[in-house]
Amino acid sequence: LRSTVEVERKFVCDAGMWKRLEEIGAVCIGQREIHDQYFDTPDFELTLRDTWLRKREDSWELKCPPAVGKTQETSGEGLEEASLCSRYKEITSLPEIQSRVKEVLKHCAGGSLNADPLPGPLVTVGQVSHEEPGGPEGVGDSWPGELNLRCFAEFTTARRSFTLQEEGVQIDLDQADFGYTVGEIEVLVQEGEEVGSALEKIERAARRLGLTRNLRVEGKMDVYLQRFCPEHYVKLQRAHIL
Ligand code: V4E
Repeated sequence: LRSTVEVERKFVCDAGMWKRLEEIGAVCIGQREIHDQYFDTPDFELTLRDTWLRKREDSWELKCPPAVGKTQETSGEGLEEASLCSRYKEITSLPEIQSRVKEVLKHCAGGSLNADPLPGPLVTVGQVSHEEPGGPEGVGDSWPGELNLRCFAEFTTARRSFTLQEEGVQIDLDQADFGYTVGEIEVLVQEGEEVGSALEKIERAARRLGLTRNLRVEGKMDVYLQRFCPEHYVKLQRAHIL
């Protein structure tokens, strides 16, 4: 089963952005509030491996570096854009998330998780699940605690989404409740597919929006961690993750 890879460029969302979106024919496709809770071990073993586990509303999601391959190749034209864009594999299947998280923790020096399979409610794909208090196995919310994971960041974002339909490009304007606003241009590709054309689409959209080039813009998590978990932020910077 191939996963989706999100190729994304963040940008500063200034007061003129609405007007520019309108001018380039972007269509508003919705507005919603998103509640995110991010989880990690007390030693931040996941995020220090660039693995981001979150509960968005009632669904679990994992973002992690894509497998090495075409997703990381850059076409000649996309090279400059490539340095401004992040690429993350997005996993939304809970059994797959759990097995990936266990895999990452198994390789940690701190050994939050030893190599033995965990007893308890983690299930694998296709296994028949047995009901237990709080719902089917692996679906209830006891599994993060069993892997020594706890919530380290929690915030709500008001998001307005736009599309440039002809290009398969989505533009999100995010306003986080801790007082930070940021824009994102994103294109989804299948894992293993060439990202060159996604980078070109992003570059084209950025140019049409009049964005200054070569500017790395902080994401919501950068700002959240700087403010609320500064020690962890420094570690992530030293590890070149943020
Ligand atoms: C911090 C981080 C990740 C967590 C999610 O970050 P982000 O994509 O900014 O959140 P959001 O709410 O826009 O998610 P979406 O709705 O688009 O799925 S995943 C990777 N990182 C690290 C990271 C990085 N190294 N560089 C950049 C530019 N962004 C994030």
